[in-house]
Amino acid sequence: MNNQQDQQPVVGIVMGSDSDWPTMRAAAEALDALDVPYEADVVSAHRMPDEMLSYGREAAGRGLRVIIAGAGGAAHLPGMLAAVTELPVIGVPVPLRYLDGMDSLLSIVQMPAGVPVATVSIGGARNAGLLAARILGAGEGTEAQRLRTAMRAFQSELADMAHAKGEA
Ligand code: RP5
Repeated sequence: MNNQQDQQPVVGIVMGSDSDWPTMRAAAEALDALDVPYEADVVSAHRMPDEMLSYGREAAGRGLRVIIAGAGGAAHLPGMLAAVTELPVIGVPVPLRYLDGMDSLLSIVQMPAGVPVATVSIGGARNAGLLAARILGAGEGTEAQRLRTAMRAFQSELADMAHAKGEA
Protein backbone atom coordinates (compact mmCIF):
# COMPACT_ATOMS: atom_id res chain seq x y z
CA MET A 1 0.00 0.00 0.00
CA ASN A 2 1.34 3.49 -0.94
CA ASN A 3 -0.15 6.64 0.58
CA GLN A 4 0.77 8.86 -2.41
CA GLN A 5 0.48 7.07 -5.75
CA ASP A 6 2.31 9.82 -7.66
CA GLN A 7 5.27 10.05 -5.25
CA GLN A 8 8.26 7.78 -4.70
CA PRO A 9 7.90 6.28 -1.19
CA VAL A 10 10.84 7.26 1.02
CA VAL A 11 9.74 5.34 4.12
CA GLY A 12 8.97 1.64 4.15
CA ILE A 13 6.62 0.52 6.92
CA VAL A 14 6.75 -3.24 7.30
CA MET A 15 5.29 -5.61 9.85
CA GLY A 16 5.30 -9.29 10.59
CA SER A 17 1.55 -9.78 10.23
CA ASP A 18 -1.64 -8.02 9.26
CA SER A 19 -2.48 -8.27 12.96
CA ASP A 20 0.25 -5.67 13.66
CA TRP A 21 -1.51 -2.98 11.61
CA PRO A 22 -3.73 -1.63 14.42
CA THR A 23 -0.46 -0.71 16.18
CA MET A 24 1.56 0.24 13.11
CA ARG A 25 -1.04 2.50 11.53
CA ALA A 26 0.02 5.26 13.95
CA ALA A 27 3.36 5.45 12.11
CA ALA A 28 1.49 5.81 8.82
CA GLU A 29 -0.75 8.52 10.29
CA ALA A 30 2.25 10.50 11.55
CA LEU A 31 3.80 10.38 8.07
CA ASP A 32 0.47 11.28 6.44
CA ALA A 33 0.25 14.34 8.69
CA LEU A 34 3.71 15.46 7.55
CA ASP A 35 3.01 14.65 3.90
CA VAL A 36 5.79 12.06 3.69
CA PRO A 37 5.31 9.38 1.00
CA TYR A 38 5.51 5.84 2.37
CA GLU A 39 4.67 2.28 1.49
CA ALA A 40 3.27 -0.27 3.95
CA ASP A 41 3.43 -4.03 3.65
CA VAL A 42 3.57 -7.33 5.53
CA VAL A 43 7.05 -8.89 5.35
CA SER A 44 7.38 -11.62 7.97
CA ALA A 45 10.89 -12.64 9.04
CA HIS A 46 9.72 -16.13 10.00
CA ARG A 47 6.94 -16.84 7.52
CA MET A 48 8.41 -15.10 4.45
CA PRO A 49 12.19 -15.16 5.02
CA ASP A 50 13.16 -14.90 1.34
CA GLU A 51 10.84 -11.95 0.72
CA MET A 52 12.09 -10.31 3.92
CA LEU A 53 15.73 -10.57 2.81
CA SER A 54 14.89 -9.25 -0.67
CA TYR A 55 12.96 -6.35 0.84
CA GLY A 56 15.92 -5.35 3.00
CA ARG A 57 18.52 -5.78 0.28
CA GLU A 58 16.53 -3.86 -2.34
CA ALA A 59 15.05 -1.10 -0.16
CA ALA A 60 17.74 1.55 -0.71
CA GLY A 61 17.94 0.86 -4.43
CA ARG A 62 14.17 1.31 -4.73
CA GLY A 63 14.45 4.80 -3.25
CA LEU A 64 13.48 4.14 0.37
CA ARG A 65 15.50 6.14 2.92
CA VAL A 66 14.17 4.82 6.25
CA ILE A 67 12.54 1.53 7.24
CA ILE A 68 10.07 1.27 10.10
CA ALA A 69 9.66 -2.37 11.10
CA GLY A 70 7.13 -3.60 13.64
CA ALA A 71 6.74 -7.10 15.02
CA GLY A 72 5.47 -8.86 18.10
CA GLY A 73 6.61 -11.81 20.19
CA ALA A 74 9.86 -13.25 18.84
CA ALA A 75 10.27 -10.00 16.93
CA HIS A 76 13.21 -10.57 14.62
CA LEU A 77 12.04 -8.49 11.66
CA PRO A 78 13.71 -5.14 12.52
CA GLY A 79 17.04 -6.74 13.37
CA MET A 80 17.11 -8.99 10.31
CA LEU A 81 16.33 -6.04 8.06
CA ALA A 82 19.05 -3.98 9.74
CA ALA A 83 21.48 -6.82 8.98
CA VAL A 84 20.90 -6.61 5.23
CA THR A 85 20.18 -2.92 4.53
CA GLU A 86 22.37 0.15 4.83
CA LEU A 87 19.31 2.28 5.66
CA PRO A 88 18.34 3.36 9.18
CA VAL A 89 15.84 0.90 10.70
CA ILE A 90 13.38 1.94 13.40
CA GLY A 91 11.94 -0.97 15.35
CA VAL A 92 8.47 -0.95 16.88
CA PRO A 93 7.79 -3.58 19.56
CA VAL A 94 4.19 -4.65 18.98
CA PRO A 95 2.42 -5.77 22.19
CA LEU A 96 0.68 -9.14 21.94
CA ARG A 97 -1.66 -10.93 24.28
CA TYR A 98 1.05 -12.35 26.54
CA LEU A 99 3.99 -10.68 28.32
CA ASP A 100 2.66 -7.15 27.64
CA GLY A 101 5.08 -6.58 24.76
CA MET A 102 8.20 -7.10 26.87
CA ASP A 103 9.12 -10.04 24.64
CA SER A 104 8.84 -7.83 21.54
CA LEU A 105 10.81 -5.02 23.16
CA LEU A 106 13.69 -7.21 24.27
CA SER A 107 13.79 -9.02 20.91
CA ILE A 108 14.19 -5.71 19.11
CA VAL A 109 16.29 -3.61 21.46
CA GLN A 110 19.09 -6.04 22.33
CA MET A 111 20.97 -5.85 19.03
CA PRO A 112 24.61 -6.84 18.77
CA ALA A 113 27.19 -4.09 18.18
CA GLY A 114 27.43 -3.22 14.50
CA VAL A 115 23.77 -3.82 13.65
CA PRO A 116 21.79 -0.83 14.97
CA VAL A 117 18.02 -0.67 15.33
CA ALA A 118 16.50 2.53 16.73
CA THR A 119 13.91 1.02 19.04
CA VAL A 120 10.87 3.01 20.14
CA SER A 121 8.63 2.18 23.09
CA ILE A 122 6.23 -0.77 23.17
CA GLY A 123 3.47 0.17 20.76
CA GLY A 124 5.30 3.44 19.98
CA ALA A 125 4.55 3.50 16.26
CA ARG A 126 3.66 7.19 16.24
CA ASN A 127 7.12 8.10 17.48
CA ALA A 128 8.58 5.78 14.83
CA GLY A 129 6.83 7.82 12.14
CA LEU A 130 7.98 11.08 13.68
CA LEU A 131 11.56 9.82 14.02
CA ALA A 132 11.57 8.74 10.38
CA ALA A 133 10.49 12.26 9.41
CA ARG A 134 13.26 13.75 11.56
CA ILE A 135 15.85 11.50 9.90
CA LEU A 136 14.62 12.65 6.48
CA GLY A 137 14.62 16.25 7.71
CA ALA A 138 18.25 16.06 8.83
CA GLY A 139 19.51 16.07 5.25
CA GLU A 140 20.13 18.85 2.73
CA GLY A 141 17.70 20.31 0.21
CA THR A 142 14.22 21.77 0.09
CA GLU A 143 12.36 18.64 1.19
CA ALA A 144 14.54 18.30 4.29
CA GLN A 145 14.01 21.99 5.04
CA ARG A 146 10.24 21.57 4.60
CA LEU A 147 10.25 18.68 7.06
CA ARG A 148 12.25 20.63 9.65
CA THR A 149 9.77 23.48 9.40
CA ALA A 150 6.82 21.08 9.68
CA MET A 151 8.43 19.40 12.68
CA ARG A 152 8.89 22.73 14.43
CA ALA A 153 5.22 23.56 13.84
CA PHE A 154 4.24 20.16 15.20
CA GLN A 155 6.39 20.73 18.28
CA SER A 156 4.70 24.03 19.07
CA GLU A 157 1.36 22.21 18.86
CA LEU A 158 2.70 19.78 21.47
CA ALA A 159 3.54 22.68 23.78
CA ASP A 160 0.05 24.08 23.29
CA MET A 161 -1.42 20.67 24.14
CA ALA A 162 0.64 20.49 27.35
CA HIS A 163 -0.62 23.93 28.40
CA ALA A 164 -4.21 23.00 27.56
CA LYS A 165 -3.92 19.94 29.81
CA GLY A 166 -2.71 22.13 32.66
CA GLU A 167 -5.74 24.39 32.24
CA ALA A 168 -8.23 21.48 32.20
C1 RP5 B 1 4.83 -11.79 14.65
O1 RP5 B 1 3.92 -12.66 15.18
C2 RP5 B 1 4.00 -10.71 14.04
O2 RP5 B 1 4.74 -9.52 13.96
C3 RP5 B 1 2.85 -10.59 14.97
O3 RP5 B 1 3.04 -9.56 15.92
C4 RP5 B 1 2.84 -11.93 15.69
C5 RP5 B 1 1.53 -12.68 15.58
O4 RP5 B 1 1.18 -12.82 14.23
P1 RP5 B 1 -0.22 -13.46 13.82
O5 RP5 B 1 -0.23 -14.85 14.39
O6 RP5 B 1 -1.27 -12.58 14.42
O7 RP5 B 1 -0.24 -13.44 12.32
O8 RP5 B 1 5.64 -12.40 13.70
